[in-house]
Amino acid sequence: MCFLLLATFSPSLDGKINLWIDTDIGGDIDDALAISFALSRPEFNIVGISVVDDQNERRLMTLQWLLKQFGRDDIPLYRGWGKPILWGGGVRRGDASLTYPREFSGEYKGGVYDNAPKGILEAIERYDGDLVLLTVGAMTNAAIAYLSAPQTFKKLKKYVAMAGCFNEQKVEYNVVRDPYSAEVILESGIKPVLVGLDVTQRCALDREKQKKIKAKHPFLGELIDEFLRRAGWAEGTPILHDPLACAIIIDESLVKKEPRRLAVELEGGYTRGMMCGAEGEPNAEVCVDVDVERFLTMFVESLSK
Ligand SMILES: [Ca+2]
Repeated sequence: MCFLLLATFSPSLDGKINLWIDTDIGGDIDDALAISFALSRPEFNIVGISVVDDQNERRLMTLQWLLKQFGRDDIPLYRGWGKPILWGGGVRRGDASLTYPREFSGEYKGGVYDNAPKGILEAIERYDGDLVLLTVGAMTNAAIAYLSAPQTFKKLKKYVAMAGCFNEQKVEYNVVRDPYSAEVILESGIKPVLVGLDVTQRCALDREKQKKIKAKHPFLGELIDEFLRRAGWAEGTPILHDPLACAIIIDESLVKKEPRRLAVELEGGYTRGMMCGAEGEPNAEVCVDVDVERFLTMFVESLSK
């Protein structure tokens, strides 16, 4: 892969965090909430957003719609890989259902590009490694980026993923959706920070907090209501899996982390896609505790003030 034309170095804007978000927006509402949260935070310079998993085009349209609502249709978007890097093993086949699809037509100023892994690698070069990658879906685009240019990928300042479950024997969606990619990332040496179900499931957006966000952003309120209705949780509370992963990029003290050596189970009949403890040097940092109240306050204030 050649990056000669893109080698111009772009320094951080006013000390901001250069952020790339890779998302499977459209299923669970937490992707839309994580992106909304990121857009609302002055700490971030969002340099690109890519989609992953099947139904790329519908996810892209939903993303375009959301960014347009925030007046941020300047952010470049990328199509990603719609399938796991390898079928078989623990891969869950079939289309994931979208619960809040949006149509989008018309001009999108930031442009929509092909090849998310290439886009991620170009951004790493452009920012000379001063880039944080956040994946809140299957790790397919990240794994392909790593496999395409390992040395470039390893220049990333940080890689944070919503993925896994570590203190219970549970298979987590983003890993089981493409376990081979998760294994590639664990073996890459990049040492991702993994924000798993152990901490994210404790972060629920109750009705009172939803109301505050809806008052400021009615379109987001409609999205939340539609998701809850279609998911059959009319009185339910969205769980802020992906927003927590985004928030710790700003404030790591929201969580307690531990270094662990992990491997992805690729064979087991009941455990395929599970991240398991393994022998050897740590290859990831795992979040084991979270200050729920402080995170929820940060999240709600960011989207309601
Ligand atoms: Ca997600």
